[in-house]
Amino acid sequence: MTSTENWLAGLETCFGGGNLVFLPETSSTNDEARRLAEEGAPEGTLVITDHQTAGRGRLDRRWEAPPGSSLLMSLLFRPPLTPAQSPQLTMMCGLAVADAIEIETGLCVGLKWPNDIVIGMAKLGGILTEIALRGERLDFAVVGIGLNINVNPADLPGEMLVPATSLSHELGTSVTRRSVLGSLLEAIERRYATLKAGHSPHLEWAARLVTVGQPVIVSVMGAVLEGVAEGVNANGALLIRQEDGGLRAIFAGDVTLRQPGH
Ligand code: BT5
Repeated sequence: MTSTENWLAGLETCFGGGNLVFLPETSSTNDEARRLAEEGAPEGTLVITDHQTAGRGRLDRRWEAPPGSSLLMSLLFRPPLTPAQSPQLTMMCGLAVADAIEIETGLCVGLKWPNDIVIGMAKLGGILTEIALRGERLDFAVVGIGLNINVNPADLPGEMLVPATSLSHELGTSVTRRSVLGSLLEAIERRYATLKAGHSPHLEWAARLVTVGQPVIVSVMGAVLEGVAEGVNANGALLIRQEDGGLRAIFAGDVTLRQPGH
């Protein structure tokens, strides 16, 4: 499938709409956005593509998307945050994705710590936030968002960590990527203004996380930890209550729900 959307026309937000770079194909929109950031591109620069030849997730995992099927984009932020607070951008963009999809399709969207967008327990998309430092300060952050719009999950190559889904798969009909993008940029613009005014999105994010309040297993760099996910802190760490009563803050890892009886 090729691009039928006119990405450049009529986006009404300053954020993303003001400086949009569309590339029919690129290695990774995050790499392109980082390159532009290093050349001094303004906050709100949006890179969007129809096809990534080296789309990636965390830990150099691959992000797969048949050409023309998905929303593949990266946004440049120069936020008034410390490096440790940068996960607030992931939270804010996850919440904005949920807003946009609910507005555009009525589907109920969940978020899964740390960066998944889910419908039920199937993965609809993911967010990859990468930061650059200047000394100890945050210089800029690139937030990459991949959303399966018109994807047949069976067409995704490789083994998925969790089952995949897409908007077209859920709805039984195709969806215009451009409409989802318009709603998403509006939601990001609105939410970013609140974040910049000093309000962390972490409590609202925690309320959306499908894992909070549940017994979970977290794998952190090869180690496995069990407990009940109690919430998150303002730096995005998942707070796990362990059996001995101790509370552990986990900053990176993969989380799965523990099945009853295990
Ligand atoms: C993520 O990583 O979920 C973040 C994905 C971010 C992708 C966007 S696309 C635009 C921008 N440019 C980039 O290069 N990246 C960003 P992670 O939590 O590590 O999940 C990666 C795992 O998700 C893979 O190992 C697969 O198991 C699975 N996966 C890959 N493609 C998928 C897809 N289309 N739908 C669902 N799951 C997928």
